[in-house]
Amino acid sequence: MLELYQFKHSPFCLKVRLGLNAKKLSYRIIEIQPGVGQVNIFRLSGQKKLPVLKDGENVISDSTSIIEYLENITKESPLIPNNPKEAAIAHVIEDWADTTLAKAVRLELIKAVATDSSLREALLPEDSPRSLKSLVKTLPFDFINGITEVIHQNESQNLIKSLDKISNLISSNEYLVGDGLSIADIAVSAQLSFLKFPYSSGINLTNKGCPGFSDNPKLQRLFKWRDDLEQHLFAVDPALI
Ligand SMILES: N[C@@H](CCC(=O)N[C@@H](CS)C(=O)NCC(=O)O)C(=O)O
Repeated sequence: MLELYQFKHSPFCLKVRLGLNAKKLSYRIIEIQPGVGQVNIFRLSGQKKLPVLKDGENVISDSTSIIEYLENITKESPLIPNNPKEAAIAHVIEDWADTTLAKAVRLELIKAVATDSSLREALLPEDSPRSLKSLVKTLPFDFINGITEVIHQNESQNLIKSLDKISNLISSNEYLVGDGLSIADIAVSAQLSFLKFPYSSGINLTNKGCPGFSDNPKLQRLFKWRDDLEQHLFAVDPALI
């Protein structure tokens, strides 16, 4: 059976889970503890980032390489379009999501966590002791916010503009590229999780996220598109969303 080594809330790990589910592959998840757990990941894969996929003797790191590997082991639901022009566009959108978008959403989440103690608490693993949860809730994070505010105001506006444009791509089409699910859809929707957590992040986090994004009317179509995609791939009961 395929084994996915992951961090619970990592968008890159979510991207791979979406890919595995799209391809209807069975897999086992192994949750890794940041820091200590990464020592074993380094031994296994020669680098310390997650996701890492293990398929028998084969160990693959990097979400893009993992999806390419999955493309090679099954013909089910190709995520790289057959049409070379569409494949090129899907690749560029995936690359943008994995780099520019990933960096921007990470900064937004850091900023949100600095000001929102309930978000901070919800991000802790579900089995964390209550004493740790209440400690994390009360820590004074506000000082970080002063710094990120300065770096960040323009970047937030640019991110909203880019997402608004991406949202236009799905105004008349279910998918970002062509008429089928592709690597572009799963890469973008996975990164959106830090802005507004999806159902798959667990009950404590669902719909929480970054102020100015999770509650931004301009972005709701995009979040709904992401939720529909997750509902389809993870077979979520719509009543629960
Ligand atoms: N390009 C990689 C990025 C993976 C990545 O940045 N993973 C983060 C978690 S979201 C990580 O493992 N960070 C831990 C570290 O850098 O030590 C991919 O597509 O898989």
